[in-house]
Amino acid sequence: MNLEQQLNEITGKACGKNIANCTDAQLYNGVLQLVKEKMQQTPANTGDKKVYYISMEFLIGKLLSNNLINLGIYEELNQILEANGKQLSDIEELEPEPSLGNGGLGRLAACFLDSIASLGLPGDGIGLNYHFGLFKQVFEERLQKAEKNDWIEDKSWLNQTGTTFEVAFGKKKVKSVLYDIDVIGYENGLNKLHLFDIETIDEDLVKEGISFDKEAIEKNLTLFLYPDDSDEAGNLLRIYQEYFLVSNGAQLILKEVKEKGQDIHKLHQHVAIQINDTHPTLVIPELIRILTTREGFTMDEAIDVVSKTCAYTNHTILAEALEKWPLSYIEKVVPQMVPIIKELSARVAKKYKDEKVQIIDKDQKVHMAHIDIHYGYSVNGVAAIHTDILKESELNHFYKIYPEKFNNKTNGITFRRWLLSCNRELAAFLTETIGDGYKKNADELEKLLAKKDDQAVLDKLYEIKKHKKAELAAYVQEKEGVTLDTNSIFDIQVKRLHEYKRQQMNALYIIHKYLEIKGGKKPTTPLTFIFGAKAAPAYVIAQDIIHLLLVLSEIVNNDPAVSPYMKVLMVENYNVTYAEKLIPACDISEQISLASKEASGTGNMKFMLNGAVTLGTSDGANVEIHQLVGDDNIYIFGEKSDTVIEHYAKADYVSKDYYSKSPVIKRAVDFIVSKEALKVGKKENLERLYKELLNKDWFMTLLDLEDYIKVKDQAFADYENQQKWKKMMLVNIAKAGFFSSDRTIAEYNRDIWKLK
Ligand code: 26Q
Repeated sequence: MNLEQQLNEITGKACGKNIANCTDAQLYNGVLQLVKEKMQQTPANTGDKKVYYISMEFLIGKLLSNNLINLGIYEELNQILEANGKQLSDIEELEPEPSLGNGGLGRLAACFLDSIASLGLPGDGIGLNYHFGLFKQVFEERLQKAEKNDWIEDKSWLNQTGTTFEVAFGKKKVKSVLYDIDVIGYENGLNKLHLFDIETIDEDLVKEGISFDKEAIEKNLTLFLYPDDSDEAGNLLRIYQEYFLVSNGAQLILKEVKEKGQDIHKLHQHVAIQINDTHPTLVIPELIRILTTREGFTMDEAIDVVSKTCAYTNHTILAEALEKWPLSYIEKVVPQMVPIIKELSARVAKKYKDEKVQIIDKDQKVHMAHIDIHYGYSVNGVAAIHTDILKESELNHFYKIYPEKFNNKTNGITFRRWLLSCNRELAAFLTETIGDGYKKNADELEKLLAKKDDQAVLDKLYEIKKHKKAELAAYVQEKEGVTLDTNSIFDIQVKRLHEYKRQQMNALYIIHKYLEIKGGKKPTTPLTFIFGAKAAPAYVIAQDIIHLLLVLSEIVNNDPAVSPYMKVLMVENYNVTYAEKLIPACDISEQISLASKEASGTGNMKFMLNGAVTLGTSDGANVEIHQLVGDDNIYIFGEKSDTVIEHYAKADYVSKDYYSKSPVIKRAVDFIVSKEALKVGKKENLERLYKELLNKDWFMTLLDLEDYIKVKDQAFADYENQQKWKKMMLVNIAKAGFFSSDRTIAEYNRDIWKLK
């Protein structure tokens, strides 16, 4: 049977219709079933050793388009549907997005699953099946409101497995159920994403927005993903979730090892466990507990084998994001962990006197990262500069003890989603121009450099960009009711809202530009500033920054003297689906974090791959982008990380000094509480933000503002030189191959996992 016959048979059985007569919803279900069947027929990736990527977050996004591409049937299905008067893109729209992650860390885990499978390596993800995932963002009165994101439908990518485990929280026992999502490699074998859940979850617990009764964990354990991106205090439910993840994960791993007849005493020869930040750290004591209490290991044996099995990735140097749980919390939630953690801590205390490397500190807090570093065999950062900072400052005390454990693995992104799927036009043109070798070997994108002076190639890249801008504009028109000028420069900053990422600095630039235009200084090409960002609900200043952005869009877009020259748009509910539409349409990629604070960033890579030019600080992977494309193909500004680190060490940054010294800065900052702004915005929010910038500004916005204005203006001026800009686009695409997550995963495998 050919593909069309197969699909007709499925829809025929399901609703008694053939493709042409189905509604889009019926067709979506049919295609879903077809793809699931095809994946199940694909042989699994196998080998004597397997990696388990354990993570509280897998920000997988929609899966249909990607699975079709990886199965190699996207084009064929596209044509079949078209021949039947249907559009694959309409079908894709119907898929709900599972938002099982906050941002970068969760999205990275999803890209890694794609690359592990695509390289043919045996490796599964282990995570949680949050019923409502990360909250859905809506704007009301120019403020963020959080609502639940109900993504699980009757028919979905989730497969029931029949596997159940028991998880003990002290005397309380909870039964877990396991769902699997198939992960298909690009023209390669099958792996799995294992998502654990409980049987007795009660979705009706959720009342207003995302508030719910936090008492009974049997009813709420997997309701939500903790809506936190690195700066909020944890709570007991988070520890319940973390332990639920690792207890299930440990049981699953040991079960699989035994089923394969492998020797559990040689666990490390058959299994590598990659711990995604500290959130799943308890897998270490949990494995030790199981091996000693159920498998007859001595404590020494268990510690030895587990330490050779577990590897840890650090994703942040923000002190407030490093997990430290009071021992009393752990005692309350999982008392069985306490004796093991105490034993691990005592062994460290016996060997090392330095207070900074202890597991349980003087205040009886458990430092999760310290467990990972002492009792894991690898510690890696996620970009070169980040790993250097870990080695030289943040984790220097550990680096001195275990230099051999430290290594860098610069992040990457899967080109299947971030090029082949989201920018089919560019992918097709690249194939036409340099062949399709780049799809499996991303370095081949460099072949494009040979076309640097080929006018037809340059023009076509520009034309594709224009086309993607028009597509975005149509989407935005429908979703947000805002009209974008596709002849304007699209300047985009999309990422979680955090002060260190400095959306507020971008806002100050916008104020500056607005006032300039009002004063008669008009830009040659109009400017469109686009933002997308969710803020942790309890993060007050982040909410204020969202408010400012929404106030600015109101003021700017409604000012007839200004709006022909500039527009400001903050999209609602920025998520993976939105990213796939925004990124291909971008001219200037804003990566403006305070140097030293962004571990890597991965959005920066996605924009580059799609032909945007980076405007950024020397932070995270921007540093490596800069090295690859050279000074002429990137806009770098701001203080370097060593200067910033010195400011923190000396505590000598005073934002008010910058404010008083510079009339440009003063004018922009004062606008936040001007009559004009207060007419549209809320006094409480705007005043709080104004005061924060003047009196604290912990992430040094004003330090870099003048340089930012200067360099950003230069970028806009350069855009006028179309030829120059087209060449910059080409170089950025050509040099993006390094950031394929296939390269990253090959390095993890070579240096850490060592699978065959
Ligand atoms: C901490 C304590 C309690 C509860 C939650 C958390 C928590 C949750 C999520 C802490 C951190 C996160 C997410 C961190 C994150 O997304 N980090 C990003 O990881 C990317 C992938 O490596 C990097 O590119 C980004 O630079 C980094 O910010």
